[in-house]
Amino acid sequence: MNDLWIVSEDSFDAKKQHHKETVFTIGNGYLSTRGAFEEGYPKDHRATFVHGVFDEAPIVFTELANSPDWLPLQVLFNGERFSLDTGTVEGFERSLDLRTGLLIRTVRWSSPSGLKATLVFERFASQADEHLLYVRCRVTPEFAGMVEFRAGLNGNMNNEGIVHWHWVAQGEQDGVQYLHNRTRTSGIDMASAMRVDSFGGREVERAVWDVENSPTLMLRLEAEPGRTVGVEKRVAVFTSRDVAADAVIPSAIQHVNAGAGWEAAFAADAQAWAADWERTDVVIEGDDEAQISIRFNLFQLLIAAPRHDDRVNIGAKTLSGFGYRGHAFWDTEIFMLPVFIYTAPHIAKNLLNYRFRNLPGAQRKAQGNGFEGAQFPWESADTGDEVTPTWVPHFADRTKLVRIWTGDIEVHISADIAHAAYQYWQATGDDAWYIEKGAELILDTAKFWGSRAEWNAEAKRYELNDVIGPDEYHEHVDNNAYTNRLAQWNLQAAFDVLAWLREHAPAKADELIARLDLNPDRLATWREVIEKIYLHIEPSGLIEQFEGYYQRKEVNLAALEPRTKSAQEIFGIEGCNETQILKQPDVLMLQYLLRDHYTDESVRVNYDYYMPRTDHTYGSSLGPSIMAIMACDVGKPDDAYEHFIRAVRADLRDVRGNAGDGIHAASTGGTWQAVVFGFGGLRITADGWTTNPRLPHNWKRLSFKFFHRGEIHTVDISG
Ligand code: IFM
Repeated sequence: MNDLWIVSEDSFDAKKQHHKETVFTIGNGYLSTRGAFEEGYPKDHRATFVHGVFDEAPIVFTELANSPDWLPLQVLFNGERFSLDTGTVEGFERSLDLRTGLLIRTVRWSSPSGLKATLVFERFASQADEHLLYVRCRVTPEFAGMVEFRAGLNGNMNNEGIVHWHWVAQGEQDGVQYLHNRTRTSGIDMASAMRVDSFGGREVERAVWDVENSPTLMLRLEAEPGRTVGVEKRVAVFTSRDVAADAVIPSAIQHVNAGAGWEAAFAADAQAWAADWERTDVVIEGDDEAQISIRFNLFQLLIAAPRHDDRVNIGAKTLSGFGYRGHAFWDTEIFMLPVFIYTAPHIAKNLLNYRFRNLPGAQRKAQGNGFEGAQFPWESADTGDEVTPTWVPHFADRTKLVRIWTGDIEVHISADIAHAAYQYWQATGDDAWYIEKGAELILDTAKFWGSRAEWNAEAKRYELNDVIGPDEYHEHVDNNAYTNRLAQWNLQAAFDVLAWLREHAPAKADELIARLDLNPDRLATWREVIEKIYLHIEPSGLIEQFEGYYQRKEVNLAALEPRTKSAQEIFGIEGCNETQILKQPDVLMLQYLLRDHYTDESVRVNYDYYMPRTDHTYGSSLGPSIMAIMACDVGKPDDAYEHFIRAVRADLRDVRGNAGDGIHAASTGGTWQAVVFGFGGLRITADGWTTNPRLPHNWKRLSFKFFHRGEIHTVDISG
């Protein structure tokens, strides 16, 4: 029987190298390291990203800097260097244990001259102590002679050609090699300190090679056939975001020396993971693929989740790749945050605090655009200012540039954040946080909507014109239903907040009213906008996605199957804009978020209409999990299953061919929501919670836990 906690492969395929580097990413909420190999290859995309370590970059403003590499570990047999592209690979296996985050690679290799050995590489990023990283290599030779290990730290890293690091210093102290680097523009200091211990054989030589920016420790051990020898390399990482700049080196050295050896450290790591899984695991019986995939998706989310830092967000590609440069989107609040709200509220709070801390950036953006309040950036990094690139190379022809409008007009993110703040408060009952931070998030975003809405005197209605909704195949649309309705919700929530504050925290209400200038005229405008914002709903309950949507060309997507390209690649950016094809469900997303405001019949009507118009496989990776939830809602669990399986495979099977750029973070969160709110039918209301299970026919059992108002509940459903 398969171990449903292990993601594995039994051969190495160089064509899938980057995809697999993403899949085999490990991390601990402080940093993540892609699954590139210890020995290094010219075409690998090796990378370690540390939360919050941004540095300026052309076009994209800023990006997470690919940090000095802690992995390097070369192995030589009597002077012949182990490498997958020389000699003969006689066996290869790689597995990631999702229970503990341990990545193991076993290779049976014969050198070009015929020296044979089995090498086992293992690594983990400690959950118990997020500054510590471990890599171990065990070699069982079938020859006599020498096994040499070269363990290093490498500061010569770049982001696909962009260099972010200066070398500052390196040296040896207390038996530890250290390296000190600094980011070029943001001036963040990082120290890595390495300690290497050998085992299993006599050390005949140990030397430090003080190569600039790449300190290396060389160890030579006697080899005998059948006797396992090896090294344990332990690395500590500190940045000036953690301690003062002049303390990064002493902290790293002290930490690496105080850190436990492999066995004890791994036991502590496993214990920390066990506590995480105790809250987060989802059990699915009857469907091994769904079981292991949901665990994989949750694992990827958990290794990116900041446990101890509320100055950072989770990027759209987690910390697992160069895609989107570490920038965070609405993906966090709408797709990932619910997982944390219900399984790890402390992490949800950290993520929301990041938005609260970045209110000044959102205010600058609103002001810069001539509005008031907080307009959150579509892409956000360290300062909370907008970092969406304005132009990027065209996907089909990289010599041409495409104007990216999302940073200018995909405004719904401000309401998404307000909605998330409200959800957190409702689910946790964390009144102190709501008073101190959540209320302001809702009020200041409402202030933005009040100023953004335009009065159309002729039609006698408020409008939000020239926007992009969640469906990004349609740009520059007027009155996108999702945006208008969530803005309306945001404004109404602001009145509810004020009423609640007046009752429970009157001093805070007064303070916010004064500071945010919530004067009677402004509140009167808000009331007007709530009442008169344009929403086009047919008598049947069908919601027009945006004004004029029905006039766009209808395309029979089913007739284009089987296809291997997105609708946008087939029809072009402009061409697709003219059709009714959706990149992701827009109206259905709205109904999902504000489910209590819609009848079952209205959900069914919109599902039937928009489902066939959506580019499920090659459109946005954010879509399938929401489709799955809505398919469950309309009583179609087997259709839901198709969408769900598409979502959970996004990275494991590289459905869109871009998993090499990093994990589709929103999709990972969406898969949990599909299981819990879709198949499990969990509904949280003001009076408590209920479930309405709709399991796919092959599921025999579904079980999960969730927190509600400080208590943990277990749902266990039999199929
Ligand atoms: O936020 C998403 C957006 O909805 C679709 N394009 C990719 C972004 C980042 O994942």
